[in-house]
Amino acid sequence: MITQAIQNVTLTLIRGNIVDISADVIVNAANSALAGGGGVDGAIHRAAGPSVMQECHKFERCPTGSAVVTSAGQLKAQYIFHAVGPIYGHHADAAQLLASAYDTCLDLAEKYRVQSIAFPSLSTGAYGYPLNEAAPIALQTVIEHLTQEATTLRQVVFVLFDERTFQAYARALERLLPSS
Ligand code: AR6
Repeated sequence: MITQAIQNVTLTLIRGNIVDISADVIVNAANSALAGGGGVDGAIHRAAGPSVMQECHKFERCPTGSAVVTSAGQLKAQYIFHAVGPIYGHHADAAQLLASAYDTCLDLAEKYRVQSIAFPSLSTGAYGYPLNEAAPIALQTVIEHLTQEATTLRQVVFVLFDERTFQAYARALERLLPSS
């Protein structure tokens, strides 16, 4: 686990399964159709229960780079923010869309006045975004949000599923905010 303070907010990187995390918001790596799928999306819907998919069906779709809000079913959270990251090699403006997916979640966190939010690594699984490019975009977007805006957040956690992903985020964070 790695922790850094940004203003009054704790930014944490941990290796783990996001469905085991307790936070006001759990972010899902969804698709534009909000149709469910594999990876973190599959794990979240299995753990949350069918009511969350029923809520997702009420949305027509979610544009890439944006997010929609549902309740959290049986997860230890108040809300799920279903964020849609870009498909690498398909979207020309992938970096901007990836930053926008994180930024939308951070803006929604302020709107819902929550104190804690847990992110997975958006787009770096089925959507093929190279980790070494995605990790600095994810972290920079969070750091900019926390340093540039008044925030209700007290904790931002990245829950990284495997060691390779955790290490990529750890390296990127060390470059952005050197620990010593
Ligand atoms: N907790 C945390 N991270 C996880 C978990 C988990 N339980 N399971 C996987 N990951 P992906 P994407 C990691 O493919 O690339 C889905 O089918 C995984 O190791 O879940 O944004 C959706 O329906 C990787 O590091 O999301 C979409 O169609 C990261 O989560 C599409 O895949 C993201 O991998 C979205 O693709």
